[in-house]
Amino acid sequence: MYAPSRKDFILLTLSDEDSGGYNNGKQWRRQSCWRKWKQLSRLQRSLILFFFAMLLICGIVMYPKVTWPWSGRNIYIHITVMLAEPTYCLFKKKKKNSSCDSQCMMGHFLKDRETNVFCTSQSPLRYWANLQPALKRGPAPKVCMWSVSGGLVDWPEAVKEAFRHAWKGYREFAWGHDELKPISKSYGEWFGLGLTLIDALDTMWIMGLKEEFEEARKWVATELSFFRNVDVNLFETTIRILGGLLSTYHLTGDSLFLDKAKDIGSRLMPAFSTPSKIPYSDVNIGKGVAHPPRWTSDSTVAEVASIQLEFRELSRLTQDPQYQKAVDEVMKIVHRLDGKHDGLVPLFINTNSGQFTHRGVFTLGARADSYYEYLLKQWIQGGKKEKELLEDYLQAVEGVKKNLLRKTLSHGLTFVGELSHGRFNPKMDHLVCFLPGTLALGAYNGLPPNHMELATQLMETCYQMYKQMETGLSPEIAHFNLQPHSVRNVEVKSADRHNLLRPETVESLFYMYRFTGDQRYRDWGWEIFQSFNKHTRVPSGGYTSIGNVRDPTNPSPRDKMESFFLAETLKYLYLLFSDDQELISLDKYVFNTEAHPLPIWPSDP
Ligand code: DMJ
Repeated sequence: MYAPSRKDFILLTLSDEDSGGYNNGKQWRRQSCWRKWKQLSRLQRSLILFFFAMLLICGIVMYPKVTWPWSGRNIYIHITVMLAEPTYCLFKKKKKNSSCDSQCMMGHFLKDRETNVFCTSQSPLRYWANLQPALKRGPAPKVCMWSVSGGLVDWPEAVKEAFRHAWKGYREFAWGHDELKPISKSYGEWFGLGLTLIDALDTMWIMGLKEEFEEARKWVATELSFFRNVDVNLFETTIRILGGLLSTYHLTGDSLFLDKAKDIGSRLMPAFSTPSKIPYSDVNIGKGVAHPPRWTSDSTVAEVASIQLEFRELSRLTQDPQYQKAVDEVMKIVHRLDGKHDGLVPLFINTNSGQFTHRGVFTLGARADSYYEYLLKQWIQGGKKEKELLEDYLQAVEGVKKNLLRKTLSHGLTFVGELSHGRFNPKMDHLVCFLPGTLALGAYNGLPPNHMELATQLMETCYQMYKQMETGLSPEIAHFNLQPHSVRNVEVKSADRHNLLRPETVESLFYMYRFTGDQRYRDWGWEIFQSFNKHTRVPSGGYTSIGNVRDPTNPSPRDKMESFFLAETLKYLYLLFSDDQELISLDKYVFNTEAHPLPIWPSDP
């Protein structure tokens, strides 16, 4: 509700100059002023002139500060320019000691009601006038009024608020359970280990949410027990629980988290007792028995090859080599295997034979994605010494370029498709959007600069996967149109229209911004964040996965908040917007595939 506006009145008295009453005529006033001025001494006149000259100089100097009273502070100002049609929004963002222009980019012409990001060191009105020529592409808008409407919008603070909102739902309706079901105000259980709570610990710490963190820590100390007769998935438990506990231990120095990490790490070890040493997918952490899924003796390549960062770190901390030995063995086996295609791996590996199965399908998406990510990240974690990891990574990037990379003819969007028994399929999972960030991380660590060029192109594509959808949210899988004159680049099949609040695109935006400082990546992240808020936020607390990113009026909420929304999506958004580059410095930490930062090992003296 808005309060009715206050009415101000100005009283005007109208009089006739010839009426003979009090003579306040303009000419009379001018003559009298001039006479008074002449009566002053030369010194008095000089002093007055000097005073006005100073006033003018101060006015010029102070003008920008008066028009932008907030300048010099690291805040975001949201100014809405209301037009007859469409609507534009201006944002001003300015960092201490930096010129606004170098920080910001020109906004784009937008459709009605969309939010845009502009930046200016000028007053909004002047900026608006200067902007006009840039808007020629669209219908000439008619300015009705402009107003400061949003007050201060602090982007990191907005993400923190989103976290608090998500946490409120979890705390109220799912406390100690795996996942919140925000619509039905209940919870879902996967392993029954408080998955969301553990996955979110380090995010709370990074965001400085002390109260929330302390309450969660208390639950870990008093309620969390891994002595349970329950089957857990080795990969998911490693990246979310082991990874989450290890990173929280590093950030806080609190030994509670290391003790818990040791406990779960050792309970997962039976998974490696297989004929081939390729681990089974499932372990009963109470009974200490592992097994493959009921229908196959295969494990997924991404799953067996992206548990290494966590187990290697556990060995380093505990001085017990068994964990590292087990996971290094997996990497050695995969390194030697036949069946790769230019460094690209098939999706399954047999736990008895230790060979790839279901050969001939190659993707950077589901079942293979984090294998590639962990080649690079293990190499970084270990101080860039393990040559086989680097070799495999470099070969795989070349394999991607040679076999999976294409450009849409109509808009020139570069994407990573799939290869199935020699046939190219222009299909790209949202999961593949980890790749721009990983490529950028490699380039930052001394790998070829063309990796960064590719990262830049793929980043644009991942953003377009959001931008081209009616909700502003990406589908789970996109199909790229390769026809020369297609209007739409990104197409979606009806089975792929869902969005699970996944992190990969904002993860890559975080890396791209850290390495380039290009404001565009923050702006894209902000747009995506706003779309999450608009279409997935549940008023009573929490955020929900949705079933249809093409229908903004009914996105079909799915009633599930995945734990990675708190562990990854909101953490990467927060870090993307934070101006503190030292907050989880990429020279000191490497993020596991669930966004839990683990330290890069110090090099030997
Ligand atoms: C997360 O659990 C991890 O990022 C994993 O590597 C891939 N899937 C989800 C997020 O999408």
